[in-house]
Amino acid sequence: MTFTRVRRMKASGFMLLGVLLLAASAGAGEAEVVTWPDDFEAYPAMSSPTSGGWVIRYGGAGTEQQYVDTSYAAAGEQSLHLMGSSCWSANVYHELPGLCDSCEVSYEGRIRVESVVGGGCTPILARIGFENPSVGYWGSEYASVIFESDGWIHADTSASATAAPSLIPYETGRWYSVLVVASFRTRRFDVHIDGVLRAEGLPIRVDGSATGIEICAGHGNPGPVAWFDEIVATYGTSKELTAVRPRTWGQLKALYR
Ligand SMILES: [Ca+2]
Repeated sequence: MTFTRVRRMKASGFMLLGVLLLAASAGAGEAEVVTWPDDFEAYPAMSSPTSGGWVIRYGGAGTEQQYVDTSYAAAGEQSLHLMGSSCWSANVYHELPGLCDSCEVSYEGRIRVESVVGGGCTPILARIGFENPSVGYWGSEYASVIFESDGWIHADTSASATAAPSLIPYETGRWYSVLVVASFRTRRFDVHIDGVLRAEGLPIRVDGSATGIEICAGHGNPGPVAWFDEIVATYGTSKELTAVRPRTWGQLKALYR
């Protein structure tokens, strides 16, 4: 697919919600890289993100609380507002077609946590990561980054939040950039926060591999609130895919001009 084809996708209304298949034009062994972005600008304000292919797996404080919001944005005018509850989180999932168990992958997302609250069934206030809804009773997370009720950002290596290594403390009411570069082939991942490498070579211990990406507002009393923006997943199969690095939003948007 060429850049011309990408422009045609915009004209046909896919906007930033389409999967951009940036395939090699010719030649065996060339990397095929898929980049999937959502900046939440193409939705009507206050609408459900399900119109963009997101699935609300668990409704948190109520499905009506999971909506595209104009209150805050990491960029543009809109972001996605999620609200969990004391023991029932808001899990919003998007399939990534072609994501495979030998893929080199990355995701980037912007996250803003409203306040640090405790008293929930887990310490998870907000989370982003790869997901497979079909593995495990509740689904399984891979290479997740979690904002917890102890005021720290953690990396999830075991699907057990209590065992997640601490990275840095975070401030409420501030946007953070989370970037994870992972390999389902080697089952390792690196975490960057605001462009700084904070953990390297962490293990992915959870069985199976991901089929998509998920964002979550977790557990607390009152229910934790978080905003998400500028989510990008990039993935491919080449073992030499250093090219599987996140494209900046400037680079992505340039594809649409
Ligand atoms: Ca936005």
